[in-house]
Amino acid sequence: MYGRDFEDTSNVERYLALGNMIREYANSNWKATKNAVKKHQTKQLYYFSMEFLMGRLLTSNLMNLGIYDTVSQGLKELGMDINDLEEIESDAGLGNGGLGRLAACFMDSLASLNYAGNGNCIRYRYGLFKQRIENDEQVEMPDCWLKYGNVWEVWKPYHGVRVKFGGYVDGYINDKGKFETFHHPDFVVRAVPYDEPIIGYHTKTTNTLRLWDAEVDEDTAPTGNLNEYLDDVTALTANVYPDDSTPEGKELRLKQEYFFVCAGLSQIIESHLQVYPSLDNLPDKVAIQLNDTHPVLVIPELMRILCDEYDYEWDDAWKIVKGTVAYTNHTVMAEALEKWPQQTVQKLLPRIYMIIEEIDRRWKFEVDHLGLCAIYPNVAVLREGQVHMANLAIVGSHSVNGVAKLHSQILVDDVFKDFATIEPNLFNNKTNGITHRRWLMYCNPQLTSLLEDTIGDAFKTDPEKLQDLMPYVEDPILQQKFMDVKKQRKQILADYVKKTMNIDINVDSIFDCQSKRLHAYKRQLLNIFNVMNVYMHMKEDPNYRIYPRTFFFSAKAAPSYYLAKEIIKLINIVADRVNNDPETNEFLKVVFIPNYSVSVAEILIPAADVSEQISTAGKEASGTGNMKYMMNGALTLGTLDGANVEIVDQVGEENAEIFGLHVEDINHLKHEQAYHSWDYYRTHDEIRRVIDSLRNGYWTKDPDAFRLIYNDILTQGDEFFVLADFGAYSQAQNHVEARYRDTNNWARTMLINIAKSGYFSSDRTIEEYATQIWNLDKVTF
Ligand code: B1N
Repeated sequence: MYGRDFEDTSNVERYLALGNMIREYANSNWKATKNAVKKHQTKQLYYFSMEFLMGRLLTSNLMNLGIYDTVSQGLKELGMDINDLEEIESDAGLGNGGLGRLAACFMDSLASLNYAGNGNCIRYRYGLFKQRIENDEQVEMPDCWLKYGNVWEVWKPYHGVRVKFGGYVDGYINDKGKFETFHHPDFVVRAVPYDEPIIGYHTKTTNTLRLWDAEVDEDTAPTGNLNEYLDDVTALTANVYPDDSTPEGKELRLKQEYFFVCAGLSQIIESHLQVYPSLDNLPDKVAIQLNDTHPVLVIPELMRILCDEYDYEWDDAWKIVKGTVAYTNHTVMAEALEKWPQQTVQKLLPRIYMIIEEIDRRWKFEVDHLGLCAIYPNVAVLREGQVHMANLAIVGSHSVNGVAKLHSQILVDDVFKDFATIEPNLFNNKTNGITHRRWLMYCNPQLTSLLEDTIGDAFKTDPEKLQDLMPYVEDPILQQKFMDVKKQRKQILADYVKKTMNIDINVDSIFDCQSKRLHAYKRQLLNIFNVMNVYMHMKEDPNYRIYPRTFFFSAKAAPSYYLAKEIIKLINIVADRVNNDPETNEFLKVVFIPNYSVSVAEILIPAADVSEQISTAGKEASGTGNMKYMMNGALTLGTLDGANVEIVDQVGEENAEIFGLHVEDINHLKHEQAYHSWDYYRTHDEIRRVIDSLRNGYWTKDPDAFRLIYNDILTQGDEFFVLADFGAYSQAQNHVEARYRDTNNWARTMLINIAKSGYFSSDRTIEEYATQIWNLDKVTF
């Protein structure tokens, strides 16, 4: 590749050469899959998602191909360590958090289960920002993940597609007497695909992740203002919007949404028509899944294609759209449901807007006929000057699903209640999952090999077989071996922390981890308040000492989310103090690991003893970190929220540590306006001591340093019930400590968690989607 001797090449060049070899090696299966799908007319899924958090792919690809050991041995013979090459790869961080990582896990499962499932997304030039901590605060740095190129992608410039924005639409009656429109756009870009092979585990099936980049369209580029045009094209695919669980109402975001929808659909239509004579059978051969509402413009865009380009009548087109599209909801937070000003949509996408108006008009007509016009406000697509994207998604889909049992129930009972009354069968649940390949086999080879020795390797292709571990969980020898493995993993994390942060940690302490986006509802505050309380208690009373514990936090905050950033600052300031206090630091340490990402998670999660899943009940749609921790043996310390509920269903109440208010309690308190955080502050000495310490100079001289937190909890009424749950949480923490002191029982609990985690493999989730929503058959060769 580089016209030089092997000895003279750098590690980067070696990594790139290896990556290219692997991709080429995967090519024959990639080709075979495409041919097989065509030949057998297999139905295909397209997963439309603004985010794919793929992480690194070298190890995963080598292992899925079954050549990891061969390659590793070959490199060794050349005097190289495969680990050094693995480290060179940048994470593909094209996403924020759970939603983006879910899409990546789904891609792995689809291929591994022999389903023809493709991803469709944007090729962001920069991934989600990299986080650094400077003076205890988050600093955002660009993530130049393409610095050395991307060995997995294949550029397909000849598959470029035009995407049109702005301008105006002409309407006229054509010579057949039919109404037609013509769009005169004022901005046109060329969407160009980059394809990555998605390699299944020990199978031939190799799917495609298609990432679209925006390029200049030389035929339509404006003659004046050339620089402005170039800037607009460049901006379109530059960045991932950094807001997790809340939408960003910026026009550029809407442009991104239409961009990859329009390009993706155009390719689907083109390849469909290469095999079939018309689009009539689209729902039989194509399933489109919308990962939240971000790609919901699929619905009006597909209507546009069918009606404007292929002359379908509205009703026939609508049947095809509804038969093809399904929608997954990922959040119930009211402020998080995507809405766009009608004017913005109309200006940016004039033809699409006309179609949305027509969808809305016909839908209201239907609701009217059911005698239900009273529910308009809750089900309208257009209302009060806004386009309600979730309502558009529901109206245009044949399936709406939530991502955990509790979440799906809340959708039906509350968030989308009126839709559910009209069409109850539309709604269903698909509890999230994680790929056990990456999150167990590849990130934790030590545990994997212990499992192999104990129960064989059936669990690799059938994760439910992890249950075979159950007969052994009482075995003290296995328990000891497991604790040894856990300790090895704790050492690996400790080494990483020493190397990157120069903090010494005790691998015999309890590793207590909370890693996820920073958000008020996830309540990192509850965790750090407890740490502050424990520390202050130890300082006050030299006889009070806890079992040694290290609290790990890892979390990015959206750059404009000031409260979240202040919480990061609080955690880091508390960490500085307690880690350097010789009176207490053999008992208590706090580590904030910067730049939470797939690669950091792969080091952190296998080392965890305790998994903190402490969101306010009813707020976390599912969570998926909870499943990764469980699969690596950690005990869930959590509220009855999201998928925690199902984790408890699997392991039993006695093998988790559950605390806090239930959804019903929260609803009741809200409904009766019966919660007053101030009362907890007044009557609870420990709470008061913690809250006062935010302002009285205990942690920092600046009395304003934690003003947002203080106000959020006391003045603004503590929306997420932190003080209400504090007592129960701190008690639960004490109970965790007591449990840990009983080593055998602790090991047994961890083994049970592993044994019961198979249910949370995304293989189970994908099988459910494939059979219950997509109606897919497996690829045959
Ligand atoms: O999706 C995950 C769930 O496990 C989490 O509970 C949920 O919080 C997460 C706007 C989101 N919901 N909504 C988003 C992401 C980006 C964005 O711009 C919203 N992410 C979730 C997987 O189901």
